[in-house]
Amino acid sequence: MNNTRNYVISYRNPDTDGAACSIALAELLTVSENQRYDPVLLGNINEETAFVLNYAGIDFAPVPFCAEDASSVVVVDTHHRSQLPEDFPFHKVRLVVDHHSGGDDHLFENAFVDNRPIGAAASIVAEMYFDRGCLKKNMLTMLGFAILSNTLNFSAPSTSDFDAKMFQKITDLYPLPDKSVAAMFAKRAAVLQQGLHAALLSDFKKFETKRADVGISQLEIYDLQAHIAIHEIPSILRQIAEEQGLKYCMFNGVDLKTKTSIVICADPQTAALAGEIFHMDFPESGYGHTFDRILLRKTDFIPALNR
Ligand SMILES: [Mn+2]
Repeated sequence: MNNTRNYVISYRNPDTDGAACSIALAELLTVSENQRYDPVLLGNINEETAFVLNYAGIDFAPVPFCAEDASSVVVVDTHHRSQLPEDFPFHKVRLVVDHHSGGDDHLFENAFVDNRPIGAAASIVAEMYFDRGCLKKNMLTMLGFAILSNTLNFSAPSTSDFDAKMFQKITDLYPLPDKSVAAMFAKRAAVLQQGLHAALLSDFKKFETKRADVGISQLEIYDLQAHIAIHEIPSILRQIAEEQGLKYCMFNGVDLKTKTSIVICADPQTAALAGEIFHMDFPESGYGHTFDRILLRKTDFIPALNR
């Protein structure tokens, strides 16, 4: 019990935005505050994130998280109890940087919570870099990729002018070639090589909402239906629901090619819940419903479940 370490942490199995924010914010606080901050990546990073770290030239040595040793903690890309470790030391958190609704603000009694309705937490971290005059190429390049990743190349519904402005400031200094952007998005399909069950768990989040506890798997794939056996999804969702002890489990499949989303439910009770979210009679069986726009958990599911 040393109480000597400072951590920057995100949720388990973070996406590129969560991982990039942990690494970049730990670096920025270390150089600008004369105290060492360690980035923590719980679980695994995905192939897209590995590509970005490699491209930006960032060598990442994982640091285990020890709540007892923590002097202070910074939380990025989440502020939801259900996405943080058990026995998480909420009182030690001094800063939260996020862009998700439905968080547990009240738990962070000693923290400044910077939570904005924008496309990427990386945009906020990029702004902190510019505000503090830190223009490290590897970190800003990684954050630029994270903004593209999380806004789905500026096509996600949560995308804001602020994301575009921060991305522009980064690429004015350090351009990102189109070829590399395409290579990053191509990595998303790699998750499917381990089978559909692993793919659905690769970006699966549990939400404690006012309406119910819900598990939602989300995949963003270019030409989704060509890569996924849609008809296999309901039974895999039922399996995941059982494994995770969840009553409601659904899938949001985003097709980056057609800019559509398909929502699939584990069972009739989940379909009824989806019907409430989207104000429609959701198909009880079969392969869900296709929406002619991109849906995201944070903009289209969670706010409705908390109403
Ligand atoms: Mn994010």
